[in-house]
Amino acid sequence: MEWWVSMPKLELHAHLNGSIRNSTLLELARELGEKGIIVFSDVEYVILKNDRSLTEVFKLFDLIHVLTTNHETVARITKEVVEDFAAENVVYLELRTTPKRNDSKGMSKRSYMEAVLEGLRAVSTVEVDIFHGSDVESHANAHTLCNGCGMNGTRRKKIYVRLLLSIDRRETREAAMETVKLAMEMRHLGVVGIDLSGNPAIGERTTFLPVLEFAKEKGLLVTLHCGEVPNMEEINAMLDFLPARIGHACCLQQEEWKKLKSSKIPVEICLTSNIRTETISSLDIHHFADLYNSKHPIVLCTDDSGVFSTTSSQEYAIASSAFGIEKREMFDLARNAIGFIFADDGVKLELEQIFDLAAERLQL
Ligand code: 6MZ
Repeated sequence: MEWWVSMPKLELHAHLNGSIRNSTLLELARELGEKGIIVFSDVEYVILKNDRSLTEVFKLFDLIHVLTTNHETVARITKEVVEDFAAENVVYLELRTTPKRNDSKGMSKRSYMEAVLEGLRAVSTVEVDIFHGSDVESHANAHTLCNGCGMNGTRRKKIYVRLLLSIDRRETREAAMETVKLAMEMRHLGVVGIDLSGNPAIGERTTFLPVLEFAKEKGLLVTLHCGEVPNMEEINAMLDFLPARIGHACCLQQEEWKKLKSSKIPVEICLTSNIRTETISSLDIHHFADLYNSKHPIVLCTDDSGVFSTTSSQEYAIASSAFGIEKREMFDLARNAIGFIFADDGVKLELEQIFDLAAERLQL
């Protein structure tokens, strides 16, 4: 694993509440157990269980959301998740999360996101770059979020973090629109796009597609969970929408497959997630191989590193051994993903330099 950890990587599909350490979830569950809000032993079993169907995964998310419903906890998990990705040598992280309103905790979608930003400010093991713009005011804001920059004149390890605001398929059109407007207002704070996620068995495309069109018109980049379950009408509508990226693409039939290939829409591939949720029955029939061989733009991602007990390095190691791809090619696969990030060209250039230096260090 050491080599896969030492290789720089980009993480473009990671859900905040799916990436929480088990130890943190257990600690939070124990606290709520002591307050009599939940029964700890019931929850402990659910958190530690390893094999989960897609339906069970969404039940687990409902439980996780019970454990993470206050600003302090949202800030804490953000800090830990960023530190964990940085420890894996992820140099660019696009972290996605669903802004949540919870009146009983005095939480609005905006204050939820402010807690996420608070978490980014609290990161201590690595320097966090969350904005990289020419706009003077924005840059000044961003500077305050750059922890420990230039301390003692030493260069610290750095991770670029950008945020995607997720729309949950359960949400109403009004709630989804609120998220898009919030994303527009928070652009100067590192929000670069919108994600559509949530239980694929729930929600109608007629509810969210107009909202996503609006987001696109306003210049936000959009990525969609597409084809996690077979739903050809929806998959077709999603591909016709021409999102900047899609996640998963597991259940496409021949026609949709052709459409995807000709569209060149980059696909966020989450191997462990697909296998664990049985969206794909085994790696030897995973569509990664076809997309990789046909040079379709793809990027390897974790999806929910906490829920599926995986890491970014592990996903690269799995792909290399399952599909017989050499380290050098895996490195190139990671580097090519720079082309699909939602951050600006300045960041892309800096990431290319990071990869060039790493190639020398790793003697590739
Ligand atoms: C679809 C998923 C997902 O937003 O509360 N989420 N949506 N498919 C998946 N594949 C397994 N994994 C996670 O993070 C948790 C939320 O992300 C979405 C779900 O809406 C889940 O509630 P946040 O930080």
